[in-house]
Amino acid sequence: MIFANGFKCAIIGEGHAGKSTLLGRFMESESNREKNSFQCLGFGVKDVCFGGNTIQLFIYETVSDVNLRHINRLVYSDAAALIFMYDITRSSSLKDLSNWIIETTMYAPGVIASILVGNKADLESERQVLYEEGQKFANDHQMIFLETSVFNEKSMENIFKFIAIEILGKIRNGQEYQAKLL
Ligand SMILES: Nc1nc2c(ncn2[C@@H]2O[C@H](COP(=O)(O)OP(=O)(O)O)[C@@H](O)[C@H]2O)c(=O)[nH]1
Ligand SMILES: [Mg+2]
Repeated sequence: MIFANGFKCAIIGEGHAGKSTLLGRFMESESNREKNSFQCLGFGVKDVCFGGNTIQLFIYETVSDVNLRHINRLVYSDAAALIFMYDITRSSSLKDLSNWIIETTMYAPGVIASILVGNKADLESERQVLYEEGQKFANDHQMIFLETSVFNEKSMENIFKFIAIEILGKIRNGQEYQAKLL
């Protein structure tokens, strides 16, 4: 089944967490070549296919600078999915997400899937945030949790697969969503 209307998805997190790298790598990943896709700076569209279903994701990177908060509100005010990304080698990047959660709870009322991503898992020797700390943060905020390295194609693609599965599950249970694209 193809869900052609598209779901808006925002990547949120401190500067240098890996947001641009995630977006760029996902758009260029192997599985993308045969799929409909489009990419420009900070934005990409890609079909995600799983179990005979296809859903289209419109993926936006948010701006890390808090002074540009109004731009981010344009991006996530009608988002269906939020990817909260931190860097496992910087504890400040997980703490920083608490502010984003407050902000998006107020300004993104239509969210149906949220995922917490602990990125740079390949830098184990520099780790500052334990896996268990990430897991607890995700549980406390009712999010899916994954640790990834965006340089590892499979773990990177899992982020979008989990989001697609979560969105589809909610839609099948009667959740409504309509993206207003910028
Ligand atoms: N080792 C490692 N470096 C990463 C990873 N993801 C991103 N980076 C690096 O972290 C830096 C910041 O990434 P960027 O995508 O620009 O972060 P943004 O500010 O959140 O968009 C860049 O030098 C990336 O190459 C990762 O999973 N592992
Ligand atoms: Mg960036």
